[in-house]
Amino acid sequence: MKKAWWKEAVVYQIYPRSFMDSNGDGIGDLPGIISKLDYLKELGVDVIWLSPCYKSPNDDNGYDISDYRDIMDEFGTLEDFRTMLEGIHKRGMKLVMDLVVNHTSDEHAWFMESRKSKDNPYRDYYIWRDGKDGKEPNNWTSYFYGPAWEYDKETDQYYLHIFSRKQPDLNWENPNVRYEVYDMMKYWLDMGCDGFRMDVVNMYSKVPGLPDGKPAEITGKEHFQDGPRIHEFLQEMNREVLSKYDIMTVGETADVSIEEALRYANNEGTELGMVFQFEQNMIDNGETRFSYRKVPLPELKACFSKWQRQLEGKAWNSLYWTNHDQPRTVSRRGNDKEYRKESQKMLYTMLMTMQGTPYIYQGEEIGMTNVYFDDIQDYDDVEIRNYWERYVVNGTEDPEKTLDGIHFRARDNARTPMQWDDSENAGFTTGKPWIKVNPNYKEINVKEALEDPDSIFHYMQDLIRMRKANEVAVYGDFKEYEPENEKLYIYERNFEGKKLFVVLNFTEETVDFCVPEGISGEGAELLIDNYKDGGKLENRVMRPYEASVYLI
Ligand code: ISL
Ligand code: CA
Repeated sequence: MKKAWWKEAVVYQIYPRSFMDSNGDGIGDLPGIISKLDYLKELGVDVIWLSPCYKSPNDDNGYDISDYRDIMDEFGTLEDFRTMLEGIHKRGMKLVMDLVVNHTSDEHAWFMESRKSKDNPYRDYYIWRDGKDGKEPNNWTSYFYGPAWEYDKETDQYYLHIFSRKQPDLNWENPNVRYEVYDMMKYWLDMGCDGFRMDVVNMYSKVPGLPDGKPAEITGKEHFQDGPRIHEFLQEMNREVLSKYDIMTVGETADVSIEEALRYANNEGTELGMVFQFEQNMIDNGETRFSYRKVPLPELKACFSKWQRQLEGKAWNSLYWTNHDQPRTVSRRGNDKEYRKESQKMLYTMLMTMQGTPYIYQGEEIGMTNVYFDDIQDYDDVEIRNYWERYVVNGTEDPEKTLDGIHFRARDNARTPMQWDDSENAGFTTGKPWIKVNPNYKEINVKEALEDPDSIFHYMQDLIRMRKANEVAVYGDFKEYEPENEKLYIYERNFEGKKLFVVLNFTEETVDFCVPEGISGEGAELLIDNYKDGGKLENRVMRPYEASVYLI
């Protein structure tokens, strides 16, 4: 196992729009981030991954970029960006940028040129096709619902957009596109940025001929995910850019299989450092996007354990519970009411004791919860709005059931403003926030967490310290016990003669734990426990959501 700084790092994701507003316009911004760098340093994270901060008309909150080399007006200026980067480096942390190059905004100069005429030099930067019998060129559908094609009457052709119609897909078959992207990447790396999180990186390559897909909620996936040239493209990007810098890279790879992940994140380093697997997100899918099921623990464990075992020695995992596209961890996998603190601490104990690089999404360190708005109008996300319009307003889906699904799964759950204190709007803004603050900010906020020695924040600090002090937590292999156990997750990690032994209670019940055969509690030291007084490694009782980590 090759060691690397980014394997030992703990990453913190910032969604700038919702992090900290410095000027009262209700939108988080870069000066806001700058004002909180000491806070992040205190938490103990090493790397900040910043969701897009580039110029954007914000159809999809910055994931629709109109200028890759400049900063979004609402967020500040390039000058602010440089100050922020310097502030991050000065504190010994690093900055990873979000690279969104499967698509641009339709307001990007390339697209504005491209749509002008069929012989425009930028025409081939995007994917334009004739209609078929007066309809779309194929049956692919967009992640944000409806056809993945938009008709443009200027030139009587359709352009492809796998996401919103304001996010036209770039044509990666065109080498000019690829080299423009590589140049842009160098621009940020030369400025001092420390890597990239690559948005939907496994969608760059589409199957030639763009054949019809088999009908599904998102039709065509099999033709635009892990497409035929994707590894060639990434190896080229690696040769041209990535390999020239000491950086961290992580690919967002929806639906990725283990076989594909082994290629994207291979240990030889010919493509990316790591990828985000999506199995853990899809595991509680219901029949529609906004329905869900409760997952029995053995299934959830099987998913994580499989990724642990099968990447071991061959590729590097990323470890995350949530991000700006997923609901809050404690609401989804724990108990966001009476055991909010215990369960959140337990869940992050798991993350910090597996092999891979852990990611903490903003607000997770204080156990922020889902938001549960009653009024659909309070949601802002283009995904929710399109879905509601299509399936509830103009369709047959039950509004109440859909709202319940939104309460459990929606992306906006992660996007309500960061809760800094118990003052109005949680200290996020002095103005009107772009999306409502979660009403529970009076109890759940950073100020409270910093004052409480038992807070999730302080436990998270301990977890990070524990991980840093014990290489086995980073590099150790993974062996699971009792995979069928419906209440406990039990596993060990081994590295250079040291063993980390982890017991996690995923329920609100008191559960008996028996030391597995072959494990001796003698000489085992309790490294960390979310109830503090976990006791010896022996047959014992695990309290609700208790997490105990031993070093043997
Ligand atoms: O969020 C999702 C539902 O769980 C996913 O379908 C998500 O849209 C998909 O993983 C792609 O996400 C990324 O690209 C999108 C952007 O909207 C997301 O915020 C981003 O993380 C388009 O750029
Ligand atoms: Ca602002």
